Amino acid sequence: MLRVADEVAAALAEARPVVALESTLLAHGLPEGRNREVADELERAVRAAGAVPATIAVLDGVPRVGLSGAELDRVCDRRAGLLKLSRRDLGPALALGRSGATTVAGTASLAHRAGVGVFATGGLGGVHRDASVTWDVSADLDVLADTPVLVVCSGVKSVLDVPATLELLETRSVPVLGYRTERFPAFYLRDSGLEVPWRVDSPAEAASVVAAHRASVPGSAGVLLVNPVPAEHEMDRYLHDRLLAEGEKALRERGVRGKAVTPVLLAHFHEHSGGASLAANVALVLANATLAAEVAVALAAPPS
Ligand code: PSU
Ligand code: MN
Repeated sequence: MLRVADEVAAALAEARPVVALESTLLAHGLPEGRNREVADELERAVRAAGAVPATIAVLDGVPRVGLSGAELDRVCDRRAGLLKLSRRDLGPALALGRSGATTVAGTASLAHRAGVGVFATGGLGGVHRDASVTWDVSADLDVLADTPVLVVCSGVKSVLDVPATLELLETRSVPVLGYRTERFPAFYLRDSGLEVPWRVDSPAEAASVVAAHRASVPGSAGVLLVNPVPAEHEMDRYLHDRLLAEGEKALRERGVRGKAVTPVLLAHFHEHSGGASLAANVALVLANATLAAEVAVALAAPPS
């Protein structure tokens, strides 16, 4: 079962542009209070660019594509205790009637089931630095490799092994497009130090790559469009590197592992950066929502 909001269903039926939005960044990534405001700001950004927003979560065992204000309240309320649901968690959560926010992996697979092909988020999960020992590689990468959605994000956080993440995306045949950049971004920072294989300079170019990829590569699936944090909101590199080192130390000392790593690290940044990491995080997700909507509009336009 899948509950698609009326507005989203109407847009899909008429082939109008729709953008899926991820809920884990709201429930587990942003501080309480601000997360609820950002939920509205993201939907407004998508609308302003001419598309219909569809925030995705699972509530009481029912996957929802498009949430009401009251449902967004619940997703953003820490006391509601929403789980973090990756793709493998969907079956258990549905069968057992649980509620959870969906990761990139969970959101992309529900978006695709609903017929939504464009999706905006903040950061993608990836290969962790100690993955050769822990095997901690986000399911986000596998889902991108076999789900035909365009994911618009600001790269991956530098807590991950960025070169290994890019290698795995290559192995799994996921095209990576830099938006007006040759550099793969690192979430809070505009440049991870690594290159992207392809650059596009307009939403129309991104849309034509998505269409060509789907048409020309048999069994082709996801495409990754990376959009660096707006320059005026990029974090200071020294503050960033210091908080990253401290955050990693805290993770080790507290024995944080698995799916708790990202939320704990994000909270560490938000508590110790004097607002800089939150400003960067909000600015980049809003920019990604706008860009995703622009690409969705270009994809929905009849070929000229
Ligand atoms: N990166 C961020 N912020 C986030 C996430 C990633 O900068 O909130 C979330 C996304 O929902 C992503 C998930 O899909 O973390 C990846 O988690 P894991 O590494 O446990 O697969
Ligand atoms: Mn993981």
